[in-house]
Amino acid sequence: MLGTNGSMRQTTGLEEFQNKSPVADLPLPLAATAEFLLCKGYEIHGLIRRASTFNTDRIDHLYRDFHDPQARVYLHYGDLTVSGALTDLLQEIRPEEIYHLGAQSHVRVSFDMPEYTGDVTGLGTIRILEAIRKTGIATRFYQASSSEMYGAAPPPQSEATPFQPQSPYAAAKVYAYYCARNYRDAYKMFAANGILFNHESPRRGETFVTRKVTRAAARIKLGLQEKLYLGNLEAKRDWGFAGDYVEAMWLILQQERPDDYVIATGETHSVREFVEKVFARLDLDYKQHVEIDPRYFRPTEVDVLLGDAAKARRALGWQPKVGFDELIAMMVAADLEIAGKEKTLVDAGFTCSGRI
Ligand code: G4F
Repeated sequence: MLGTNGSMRQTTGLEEFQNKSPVADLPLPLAATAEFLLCKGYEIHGLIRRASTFNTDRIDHLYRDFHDPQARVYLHYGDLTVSGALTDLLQEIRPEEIYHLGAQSHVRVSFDMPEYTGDVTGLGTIRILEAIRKTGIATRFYQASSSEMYGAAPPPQSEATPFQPQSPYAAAKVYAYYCARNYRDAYKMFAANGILFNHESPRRGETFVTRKVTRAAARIKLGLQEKLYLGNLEAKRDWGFAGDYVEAMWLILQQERPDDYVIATGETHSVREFVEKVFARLDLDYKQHVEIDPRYFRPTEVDVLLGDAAKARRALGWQPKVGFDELIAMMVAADLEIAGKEKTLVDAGFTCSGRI
């Protein structure tokens, strides 16, 4: 707790603020979660992995030096693969709520790095749960479970749908999901699962398909690149806006009892449809720019995700506010602005990253 000021809450967004590394994309609603919790009056503590470069750009606008009396976001060095340090950290901070969003969260990459993914995404969860148990702190634990856990299960998927994971990432998430449930039953912990379907925003990592597409389309529009290479265009996803999903995560921890909830829009769209709409928004024909590269296919694909969030609507009073077209408009506008700045630099003779 933070002193005697009852309006301030403490939370540990464990691994929320982890540094980017070549192998781990930042977990999803990173800045959105921090912004949401700051608005609610929380003090936030995040776990950050040591790197030799600055790469906290997605939260730099929220961070103030700890000498500043207004500082309410604190970063601590640590790693989900090291249990002792997690226990020490929890003992020191004694957070009221823990939003565990940390993971090696890229599904395709999990086939290349299955062991690392299992360690961080699966065992990382039990390390935090054990740290809570050992310290005995009274905290509420949010486990970022994923719609990927449904894998090959036919849609629509609800809390009652059996999991059929199709990747090392999904298998690790299933393990973590059951660990949270087990600690809830065994130790009476407040451990809850939010089974979030895909949630996107202009801050989405550039290697996930939505952002890869909006970023490339904007750059193509401004003449900064010619082609976009993608994998399976027929996969279907239930895409929502990350800002809406952050509110659901918070609501899950405000309930009287811990439980598990599907968070989804209840609409599904193919990757092809997403691509077509993004390019059309910029008066471009995607067929002239998109090429298929087998490297982006997964050894086993999740064909259709379509969530049934009836329980969340009923119990949490939650429903998404931003629709599919609005989400696309938001992401395209943001990437067009970034591409515009990049073009100004290029026109002035500077070199920008050639990454496409
Ligand atoms: O954007 P994606 O990489 O997201 P994916 O695999 O659905 O997983 C994301 O959402 C999950 C929630 O359900 C999270 F748990 C997980 O951490 C992550 O945030 O891929 C979406 C679809 C896939 O079917 C993929 O095969 O897009 C297809 N796709 C086609 N071409 C591509 C590409 N995906 C990526 N990343 N890159 C491509 O070039």
